[in-house]
Amino acid sequence: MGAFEPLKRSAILPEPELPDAAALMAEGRKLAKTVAVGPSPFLEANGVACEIAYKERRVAEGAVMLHAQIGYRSLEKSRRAYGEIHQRLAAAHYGLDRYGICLDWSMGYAPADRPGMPRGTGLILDEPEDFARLTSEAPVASHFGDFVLGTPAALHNTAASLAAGSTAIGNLGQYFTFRMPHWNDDVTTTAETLKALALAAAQPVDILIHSNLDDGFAAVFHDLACSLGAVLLERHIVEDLIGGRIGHCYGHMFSDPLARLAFQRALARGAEAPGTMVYGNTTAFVADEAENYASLASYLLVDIIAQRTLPSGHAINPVPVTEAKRIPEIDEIVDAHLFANRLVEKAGGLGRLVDTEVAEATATRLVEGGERFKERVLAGLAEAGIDVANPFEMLLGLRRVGARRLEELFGPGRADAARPRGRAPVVQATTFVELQENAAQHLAAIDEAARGAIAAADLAACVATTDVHEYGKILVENVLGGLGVRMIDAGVSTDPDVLADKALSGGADFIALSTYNGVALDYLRRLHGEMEARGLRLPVFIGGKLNQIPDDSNTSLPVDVSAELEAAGAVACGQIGDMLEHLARMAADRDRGRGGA
Ligand code: B12
Repeated sequence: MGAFEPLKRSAILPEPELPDAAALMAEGRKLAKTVAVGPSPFLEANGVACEIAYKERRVAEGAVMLHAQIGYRSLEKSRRAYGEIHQRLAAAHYGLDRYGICLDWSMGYAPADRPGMPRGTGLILDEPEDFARLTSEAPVASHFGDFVLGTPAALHNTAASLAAGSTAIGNLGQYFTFRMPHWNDDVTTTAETLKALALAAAQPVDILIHSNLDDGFAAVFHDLACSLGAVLLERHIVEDLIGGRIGHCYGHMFSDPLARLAFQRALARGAEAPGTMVYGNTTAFVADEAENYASLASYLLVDIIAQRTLPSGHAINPVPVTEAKRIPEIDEIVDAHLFANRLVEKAGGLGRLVDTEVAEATATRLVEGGERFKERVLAGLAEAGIDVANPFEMLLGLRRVGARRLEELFGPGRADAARPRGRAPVVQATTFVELQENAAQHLAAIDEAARGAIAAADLAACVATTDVHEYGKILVENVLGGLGVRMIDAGVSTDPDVLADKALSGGADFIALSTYNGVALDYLRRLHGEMEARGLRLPVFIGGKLNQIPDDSNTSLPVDVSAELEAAGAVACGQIGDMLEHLARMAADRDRGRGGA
């Protein structure tokens, strides 16, 4: 299919029959008769029916709200975090408004399907009652975000979250990009998500449907106007078609202060609900904790000024400086919050030093571009034969077309064949520029002889990820591409059998795998099994976050498994350079095999 070829229903929704959206929504609404928002210390202590009401009150008070992210594998440790972080901040006379709770990857499967499925590093709640065991620990708003919506367990997890008194639900962004390992039934995922959205929308109190843009399409758009357009499309689905309320979160990838401030402004225009939180610029974090304080201060200052000058309801999120190395400990979360609270005090008059005019002008371009994107997507889908008034078809259609094609086909920027996705962005997303710069540095560091040898060796790499994290893969591709290595793209969130198939059919000389979810060792073992079954013997380079929670762990924290990966026959790569050294040797061997010197 050519990049600019129009969409066709037969290619996107080929099923002769799809579930009936009206019936699915009716099922969700019916469930609202028995599943209601349960009591919680947060709702009681603040005398509110939901977090939206609380946020509106805090905005009126001129407060800057704070968000902390928690979710350890064990419920006991997560409960301790829930109570202790609040208590320690209160003892310092500082506030904490909300907790974002990181459920584990495996929680996305329906309970009966969970045993035997890959587990990540997050919180596992075995019983629906466990959700309330957590939220009862402190008068802080609970937001069950990841792996609630957009998974086969969407309805189950949404019902349990509501019953535990949570009134900010899910992460709709995940629906569009996340894939559960060994799960290909996106029709069921969509049906469960739609029922869950209808259940939330039918509650007698306002439920804030949350969507983290960086978990969704925005992570892979080159144009921030497309990210804003994705917001408008999600508002159309949740507000216009389902009757719910949606708030958006941004921030992971927003390193440029102007883009960060402008995006907050653009989001606020036309928003009918307050924002949930603004995420920390975690991609800026490096291994050195002291250096990370500079990144923390720089993004928090932008977010504080943003909320002071145009309160949009987003709670700011001080991410602990250890986040790039490990899941932050309770002490580290408290430290980050002490830092942020003090910064809020110190930043009091700073807003007056900032001229927000340029950000407002950029916001205008984002909104205009976003609206163009939304209208073009809707027109394109309608032309393809997709019913854009049907939330099921909208959700599944967008998910299946994917960010890349949407940007190529409907991006608001002018056509420019020399630019990625064939368009000049209205407002450039900085993520890819940073990855290209990073790749250029790696390439510049390789000595000429090794570079020449690799280029001459005519190598082919099969490249994939085990999960949604794909920046490591993009970096690897940029570097290998710069060295003249042929690439076989096995995609993202790729199951081991699919990876082995692609490596075999593409004639790969090696596999370059990027992994982050704490599944490195289990994945490698399965991959080796699949390779063996196909008689495939290739070097496997594996990089990213090489850790895993041991099955017999009593700390429930992940440990480094690099040595085990090496013992199992892979090359564990802390750095791109680790792979390049091997490639130079492979190239030299190949050259010798051909009779070279
Ligand atoms: C960006 C990010 C995301 C983005 C990813 C966007 C995208 N489309 O790629 C989003 C927001 C979607 C995301 C989601 C999640 N994330 Co995340 N994420 C990160 C973050 C901030 C950066 C990772 C990254 O891409 N870095 C950029 C790359 C280029 O740099 P690097 O990682 O330093 O890589 C170097 C080397 O490792 C090497 N390399 C990498 N891959 C490879 C491959 C080969 C072959 C070679 C040779 C080298 C190599 O190259 C780089 C340069 O040297 C990290 C924290 C951090 N700061 O590291 C967390 C982190 C990886 N995420 C984490 C988690 C838990 C998640 C979620 C599960 C959270 C949740 N509950 O929803 C989900 C994933 C869900 C899923 N279905 O998979 C955890 C993992 C915990 C662990 N394993 O211990 C981390 C460490 C954060 C933390 N401390 O808790 N995340």
